[in-house]
Amino acid sequence: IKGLPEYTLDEVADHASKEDGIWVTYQRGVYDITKFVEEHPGGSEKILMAAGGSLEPFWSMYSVHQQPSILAILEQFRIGNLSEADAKEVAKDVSDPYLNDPKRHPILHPSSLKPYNAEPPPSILVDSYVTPNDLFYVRNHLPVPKVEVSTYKLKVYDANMKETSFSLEDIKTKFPKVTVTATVMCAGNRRGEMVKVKPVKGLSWGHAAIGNATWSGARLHEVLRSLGIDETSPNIEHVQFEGLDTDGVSVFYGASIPIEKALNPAGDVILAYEMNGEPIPRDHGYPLRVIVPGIVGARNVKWLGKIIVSKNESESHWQQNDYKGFSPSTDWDTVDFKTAPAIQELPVISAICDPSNSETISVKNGKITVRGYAWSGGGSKIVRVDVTGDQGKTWQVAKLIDEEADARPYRHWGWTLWTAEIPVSSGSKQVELWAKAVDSNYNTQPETFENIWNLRGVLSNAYHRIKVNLKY
Ligand code: MTE
Ligand code: MO
Repeated sequence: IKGLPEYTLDEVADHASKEDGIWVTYQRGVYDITKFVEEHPGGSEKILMAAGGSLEPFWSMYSVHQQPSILAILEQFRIGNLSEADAKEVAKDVSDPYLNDPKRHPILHPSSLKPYNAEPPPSILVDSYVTPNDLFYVRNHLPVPKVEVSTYKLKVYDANMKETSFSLEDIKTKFPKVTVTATVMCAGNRRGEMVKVKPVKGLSWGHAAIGNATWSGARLHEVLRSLGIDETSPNIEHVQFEGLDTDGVSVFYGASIPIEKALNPAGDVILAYEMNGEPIPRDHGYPLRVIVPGIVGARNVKWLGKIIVSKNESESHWQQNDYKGFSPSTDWDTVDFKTAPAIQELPVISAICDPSNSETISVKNGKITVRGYAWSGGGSKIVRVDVTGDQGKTWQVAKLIDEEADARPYRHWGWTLWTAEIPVSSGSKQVELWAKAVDSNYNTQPETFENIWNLRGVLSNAYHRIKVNLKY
């Protein structure tokens, strides 16, 4: 927390008795718990073992402590911050904040382990319309919080900051359960291709930082309306979401969406507690996450702790200084994040998932079979996918596989899988394939990355191009 004094471990160690006060540290926080000691549910002797030092070794032993409700109690006693150097020393000795992260399926390819970020092999995406939970890409910015459902509370604040809290049971029982099929995609999906133009800052994603699932939960607009928040409420323009994942100092993951999307019954925003019919897995936001169909992954906040209806957008780093697009000529010396709007609806995209780049595949009757996905933001439908095997001289129109094909206009939240038969000239050993999708706005993908390059490598939706080897 900025503005609080900094202390060293030595200074903290000088406060280990009732006379001198009882101080402890946890991650970057310094706490004066003198008044709390008598109230400690586990007994005062137990908590006194940590006096003048770090709580981490005790909390990793008695792991019931590692939950947001207890962190919140501790936070009330915060008097300062532990110096960065000392915090690093403590961290070395004890707790790795990622220790409590869940186990992951070995098929996922991580691009970063702490925080965990990983995508499945693209070919599995086209094997089923909904992506199995264990194979769904994971994009975490912080450690996965350990949430106890028995004490879990979702706090909702109206524009006057009046708080109402809901247990998970409240969300499940006070509002009808609805199910929405929606694709979630990271703004950085396919960044790995844009990087070839010029380096960017960001994880190098392939083309599987996207997945499609059925999400079940309560409609956000019904939860808000139950608190008297509606179109007539003054001074509301955004709905902010805050996750329970934290860096241990002051940062929680956060994002916001426009109030128009949140209150629109046809916007289908839901507070989801199930993913593909199962409780949402820990990596994907257990026990509750917001699903904002048609909107960039970053606003689909996981481990939802707070909802704040407000005049302003979320102040979070990820809303203000990240997940924005810029001109190809804007670089890190000239960029001013205030000048660009936060990404909400994503542009139309597609990718070839099978075969994969440089794979060797069989030609049958002069043709090869190519499969992939296509999707567009804002509820737009995919109306066509074109694939070429001869650099655009001729295009084949793909057959669309869309289990949500009869979704109403502007509510087309799920992706479209597709398959195309591409003729190849007899005897050729290699073919280059390009794919592009067209959405119901008749928007299509740019040909190349050159003119959409941006310093964060987001919105990377140029034609997908791969080369494959042929056998007969
Ligand atoms: N919510 C929280 N609380 N913390 C996060 O790090 N990452 C966001 C979003 N919601 C994130 C979050 C980003 S950038 C993306 S792309 C999606 O979650 C990824 O969702 P998934 O991991 O379920 O695929
Ligand atoms: Mo993301």
